[in-house]
Amino acid sequence: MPGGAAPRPATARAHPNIALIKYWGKRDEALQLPATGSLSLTLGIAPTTTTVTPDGSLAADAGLLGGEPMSATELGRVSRFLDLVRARAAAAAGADPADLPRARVDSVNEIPTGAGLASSASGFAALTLAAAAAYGLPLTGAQASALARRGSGSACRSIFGSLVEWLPGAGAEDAASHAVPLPDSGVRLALVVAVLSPGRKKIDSREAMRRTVATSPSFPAWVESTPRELAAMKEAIAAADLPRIGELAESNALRMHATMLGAIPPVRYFAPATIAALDLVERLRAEGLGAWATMDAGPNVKVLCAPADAEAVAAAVRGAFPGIDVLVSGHGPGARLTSPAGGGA
Ligand code: 2P0
Repeated sequence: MPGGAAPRPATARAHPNIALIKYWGKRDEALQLPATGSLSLTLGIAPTTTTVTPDGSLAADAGLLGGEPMSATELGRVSRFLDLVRARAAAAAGADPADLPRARVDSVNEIPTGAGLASSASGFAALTLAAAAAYGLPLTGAQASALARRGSGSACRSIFGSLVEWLPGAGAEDAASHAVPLPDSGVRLALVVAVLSPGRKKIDSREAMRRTVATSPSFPAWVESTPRELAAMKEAIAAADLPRIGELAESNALRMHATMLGAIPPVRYFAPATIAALDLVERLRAEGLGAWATMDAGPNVKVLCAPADAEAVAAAVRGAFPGIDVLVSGHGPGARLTSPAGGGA
């Protein structure tokens, strides 16, 4: 490759993130541009580790997820993303993308895939750094984030650690819609994840978002109110005001679900256990524990609290739902290249 390093295997690791102000709906499907900004916490648990191995003997990209061959849909999404990386790497090196080899992708999630626990965020964040390194594409953090967005919107936030804002950008501009780390105000949060249902969700979030944008009469109100909520959340974070952060996060998550419940046909992720968990969080608050709920595109409930209260919240959740997995996380790191050493975005 003129001007570029020869393709080589590369491995990267990234963690999931949970939004405190949610991303729900796109203004441009092809470029994966969001209708609004959003804000999240990158977790310290359940990372995805992904190796990209360019191989000149392959006629097409190949992929393993958790050691099993990817489904046609999964592989199609990964392969289209690799095409984008190869096109950019070739352009940067003055080469022909057709001369770049296909790749084997081996991705392992330490979290149940498709259970609304953001495995596509950690997955595409790790794939971005591994693929860019494998094909010799240099990226700044913001460029890596904008590129990860093309794989999965929320993946742009997992490029950075701790509290992160995804800037929506404007119009059809690709490069301006990326995440940025928020200044550290000293606030420290914990999330207790109640895995009420580890199975794959019944409607994937991409289709659910599409249906919401196209049919929910509440969607324009969601787009109109989100910038105000995002600004309020940033103020609460800057002030390290946990109760305000919790109230804003809980109401934003419920408003997102209200918006999708308004779609035709409705998108409903609530299960009986979801309602029971929301009741539990309300009860904990009434008993004086600082605990607030958030939910994503699935029935699981995540409880936001102070790190010092996380074990008490987790014990209450385990008591109410015997036998379920309960994960506890604090602030986690951004995505990073683990091999070859010394590289990265
Ligand atoms: C979020 N979610 O902000 C919201 C809240 C789920 C509920 O981002 O179509 O997998 O790949 O851009 O990123 C999940 O959506 O969707 C998501 P695509 P993605 O975390």
